[in-house]
Amino acid sequence: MSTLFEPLRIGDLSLANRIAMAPLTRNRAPGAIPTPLMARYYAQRASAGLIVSEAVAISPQGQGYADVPGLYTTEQLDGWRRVTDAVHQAGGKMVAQLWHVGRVSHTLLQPGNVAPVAPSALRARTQTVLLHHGVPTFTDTSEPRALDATELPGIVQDYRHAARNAISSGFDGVEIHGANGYLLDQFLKTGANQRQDDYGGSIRNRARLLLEVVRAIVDEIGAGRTGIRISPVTPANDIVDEDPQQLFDYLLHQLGPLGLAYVHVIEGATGGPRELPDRPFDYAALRAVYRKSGGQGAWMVNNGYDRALADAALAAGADLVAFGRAFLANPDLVERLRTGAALTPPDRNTFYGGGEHGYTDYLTLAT
Ligand code: 8OZ
Repeated sequence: MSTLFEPLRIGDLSLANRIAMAPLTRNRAPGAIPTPLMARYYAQRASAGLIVSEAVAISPQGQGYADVPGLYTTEQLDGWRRVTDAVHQAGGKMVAQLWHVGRVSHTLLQPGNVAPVAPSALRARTQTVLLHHGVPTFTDTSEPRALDATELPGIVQDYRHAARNAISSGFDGVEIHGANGYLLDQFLKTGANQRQDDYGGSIRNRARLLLEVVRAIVDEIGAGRTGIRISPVTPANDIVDEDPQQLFDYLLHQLGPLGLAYVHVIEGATGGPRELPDRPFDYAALRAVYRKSGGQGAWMVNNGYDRALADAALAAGADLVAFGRAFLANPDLVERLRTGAALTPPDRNTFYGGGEHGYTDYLTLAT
């Protein structure tokens, strides 16, 4: 018997099933303002137990891609209110994924066209998406400048403010984006953090900013509405750590007592192989550290899951399974997983930017 389709309580939220829609960047929010089309897209997928929104910038400085939404202006909050209302009307639950890209940005996307910020002045060998006459164009990221320690409280404040804005625009909670080589992951990992102050060097120091952000958000909206996403070994956005097991064991040991609603773990390379020969990692050991330190949040697993793998993960102790690309192309994914119906493959050409095509026009099975 699969438990995938059984309800689950996580923190303050009651979910209809254990299937989550993973956060998916779609670059369809011109001016960083969520649109009615986005409301339609998310509402179509509301049978997920939990929808995690696409990554949402907490501040203008946190922006790193063309036409990704934000959570810091009145127009953006009004746009999100339409989205969350539509999802709730369709019976779903939705959290906002709070995002600061750090060095994964471009001067053209930064206020005043200044350099993006990072723990250290080390450029990420990765690309971001700019729009060139409306056409999404992959472009090398810009050289960042190292943040001064005096700027960090302002960034923590931006996270806190965005979490407050998420709740006031109707989200059921937030997910802190601590993954995929963005700002918080840059602070965590040795490949991007060469600081000499209290935010660099030891594991304790590298984890400091992320833990300050988590505590600020928990203080602002409550732990029962707060989740976090991590990716211990992903190479996404040119990120690497010299000892990810020790780093994440420490981090989860610290997170355990905070009472978070959930921990969302990307296993392996984001959107790629689940096992990396040169980056081994023991996820069961990580979960054990979390549980041993008092962590009772739901354990959400992510990356390349299908029905069989999901059932196996739940049997092995996971609580929630996230599906990304499968949700993109199958709005009724929950029903398809339940019945074993075939899945529509996603069209890669419509992932980033554009309109309805490849977004809200994927079909639901006739019932
Ligand atoms: C794909 C394209 C742009 C951004 C992530 C927010 O990797 C993203 C992202 C993914 O977490």
